[in-house]
Amino acid sequence: MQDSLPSLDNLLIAPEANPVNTYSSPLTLDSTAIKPVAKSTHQTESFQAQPFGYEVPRSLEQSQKVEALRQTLDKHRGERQIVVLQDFPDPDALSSGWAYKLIAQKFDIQCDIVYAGTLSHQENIALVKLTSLPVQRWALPTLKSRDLSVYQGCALVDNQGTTCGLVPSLLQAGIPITVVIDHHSMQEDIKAEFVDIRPHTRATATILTQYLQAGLLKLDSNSSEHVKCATSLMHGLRSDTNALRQAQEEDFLAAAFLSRYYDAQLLNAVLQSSRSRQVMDVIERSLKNRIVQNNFSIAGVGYLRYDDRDAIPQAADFLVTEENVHTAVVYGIVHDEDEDLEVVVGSLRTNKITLDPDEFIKEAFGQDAQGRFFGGGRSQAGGFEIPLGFLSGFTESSEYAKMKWTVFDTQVKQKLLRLVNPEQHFPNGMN
Ligand SMILES: [Mn+2]
Repeated sequence: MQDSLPSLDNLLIAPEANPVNTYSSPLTLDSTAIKPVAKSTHQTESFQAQPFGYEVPRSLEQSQKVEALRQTLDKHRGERQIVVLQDFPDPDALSSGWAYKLIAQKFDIQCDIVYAGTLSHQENIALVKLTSLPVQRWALPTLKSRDLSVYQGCALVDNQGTTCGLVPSLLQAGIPITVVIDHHSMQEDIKAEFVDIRPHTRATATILTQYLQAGLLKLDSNSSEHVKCATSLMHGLRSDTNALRQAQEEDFLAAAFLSRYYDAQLLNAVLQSSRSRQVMDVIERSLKNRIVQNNFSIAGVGYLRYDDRDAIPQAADFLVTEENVHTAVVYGIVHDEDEDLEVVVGSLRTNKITLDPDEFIKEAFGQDAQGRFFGGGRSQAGGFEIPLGFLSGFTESSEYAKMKWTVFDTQVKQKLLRLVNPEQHFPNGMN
């Protein structure tokens, strides 16, 4: 979920603007003012890793995770790891991967952050360019020329391997999964040395920030690398919490911690990157084609180039803002010219608290022949990919292309409407 948003300065109450608040700075908050809250909601332990002005609530489980990660990293000193992001990495994935790399570096582990797909959202491109975020694109066809034997382990950050085209090849090459840190719903039974999956946490950036706060790496505001990483984490956690509008206490605490290091101007520059013409066109198509039923807005947008596929979640972000709509699903056929493949790609966005995107998508589209689900999600967002298989491939005949789209459009709509409107689709109550 990314949109242009008010700067964080508007969200953090400036103490001097509030006559009731007599604190001179948020960092000198009287710790007794915060402690009781922390104690009543969490089991806390004494916190000494970094002076933060007040105690950061941390559950026993979280403390154990910090210790377990520390031990895992310690065990792998001197090694080289490959950090794999989802094929179409978002700010949460990019920033979390970077934070992991910096933490691992502290343990003398060298990391390369890679993704197989493309950076298609203008904000993600701006983020990577403006912060010099150390990430590499490893398109699948180039994999043969890579030397995987230099890696002793792999880290999956903001994913569980199910959305990364690179993972099967890495496993085949015998590279073990050392670390998984994610906030999506548990996908498959994952075998890794260290696993921290928190489906109820809004952003992986929040989890990584907690690791920083716990002292796995002490941020230094004089290090431009640390400042840029903190800025991207701020962007990551804002973008996965709808600009903090859906943030929970732990996200605000993480943002408060990052606010000591991040560069507000840099974040503004990233957020101000504008929408491309192609994205505007796809949003226009989604508006034109949408049908609204039972507060769901559903739109097929036809064919898209691979580089424009991020227009789909952006269109879903836009459609969900309509009055009386709580959930939007946008999908299209994405054509990958490099591999001459076609895939139905879709995104779901919802404001409805009781709707679980992961469950909804799995229920709507089911599994493929290998038993893998076509998609999944996290809180308030989800996505799916359905390969066209034998029907894949561009054709000269526009008549045929139109026919093919109609078939897939109808099929996807039918699957969605079965859930959106059960009465109408199961008149005998057979839902
Ligand atoms: Mn995320």
